[in-house]
Amino acid sequence: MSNCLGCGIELQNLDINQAGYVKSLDQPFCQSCFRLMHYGDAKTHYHPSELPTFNKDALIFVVTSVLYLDTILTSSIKRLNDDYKVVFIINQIDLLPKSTNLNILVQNIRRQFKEHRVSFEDVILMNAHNPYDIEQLKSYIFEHDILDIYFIGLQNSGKTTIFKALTQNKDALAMNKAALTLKPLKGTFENRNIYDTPGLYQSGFLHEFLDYSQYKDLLPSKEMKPKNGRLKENEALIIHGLVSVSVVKGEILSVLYGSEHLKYHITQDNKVKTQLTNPKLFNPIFSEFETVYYTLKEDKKYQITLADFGILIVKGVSTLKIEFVKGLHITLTEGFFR
Ligand SMILES: Nc1nc2c(ncn2[C@@H]2O[C@H](COP(=O)(O)OP(=O)(O)OP(=O)(O)O)[C@@H](O)[C@H]2O)c(=O)[nH]1
Ligand SMILES: [Mg+2]
Repeated sequence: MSNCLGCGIELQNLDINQAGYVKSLDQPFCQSCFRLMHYGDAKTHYHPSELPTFNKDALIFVVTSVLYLDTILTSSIKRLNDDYKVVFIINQIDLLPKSTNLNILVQNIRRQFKEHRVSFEDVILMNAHNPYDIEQLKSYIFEHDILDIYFIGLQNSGKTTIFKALTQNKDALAMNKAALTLKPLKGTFENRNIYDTPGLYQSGFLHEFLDYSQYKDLLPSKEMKPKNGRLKENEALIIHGLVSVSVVKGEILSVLYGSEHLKYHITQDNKVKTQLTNPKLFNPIFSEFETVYYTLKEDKKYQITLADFGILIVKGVSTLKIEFVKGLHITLTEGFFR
């Protein structure tokens, strides 16, 4: 039995609705990967299973996008460290504005990791597309005399991109289709075994609510330009028909980071409901929303993480009402950057 070179799944020619389908078993890529490569479309979303099992004494790189640092604070990944050497890679730092102070970012990450008892050996910031950062990572690996090296982390964090750069693999697919890698891929670098693994599933990310054709442009892929705003009492910021942030009490300064395709506008709180469900404003529109209230007690920067598509920095003593599509992953943490 052979495996798809793009996603690693076993190829099969029995069921077109299951992962790994090919018309003929001598094809190198499954039909989904072939379509994604050549037509840029993806109709299916398979969730890979749980964490792979790791060989003893492995070095595990947990790859996280700067977009969803909040997920590390709650994830089961934070308990891995007892048996393995765990190093956090904070990837996609090129998405942050050039003016971002990376030293402060690292300090904040280390501090919040400590507070939330995330155990880690190191934190590495990188842009997987930057050859210099890949060289730095190679040196880091070189310094450690460890045979088995794994890349794990949430879907779309850049594991396969890094794996390909280290192992010279040309066939594995690294694109912003969530849950692309379906089975571990193995390669070598300087006598080490390098394993790329399927992305861990985080509920409430965009692929749960939108088709690939709708969400691919909403996932930031280049430097995000900050959108500054000020919200007074009873005003609300509506973000792409997915989320609204209303100020119930107080006043805030806000900075929105997201893809250039992300639509947003300020309105009155009492208009939020009708606007969120207005098909002339947003497509698609959603029928079910949930609401949370946050009280910002201190006049400092907080971060509202908008699933995998954006970050809203808010500052100002206030009470906020957040309405969002039911099930979307929305969290409030202290600010990681800026
Ligand atoms: N801007 C930017 N994009 C990146 C970076 N690393 C990866 N990407 C892009 O992010 C998307 C996802 O990358 P992958 O390497 O496929 O992510 P993955 O973690 O293997 O995803 P799964 O296999 O679904 O778990 C692709 O479009 C990559 O080109 C980075 O450092 N900066
Ligand atoms: Mg992958």
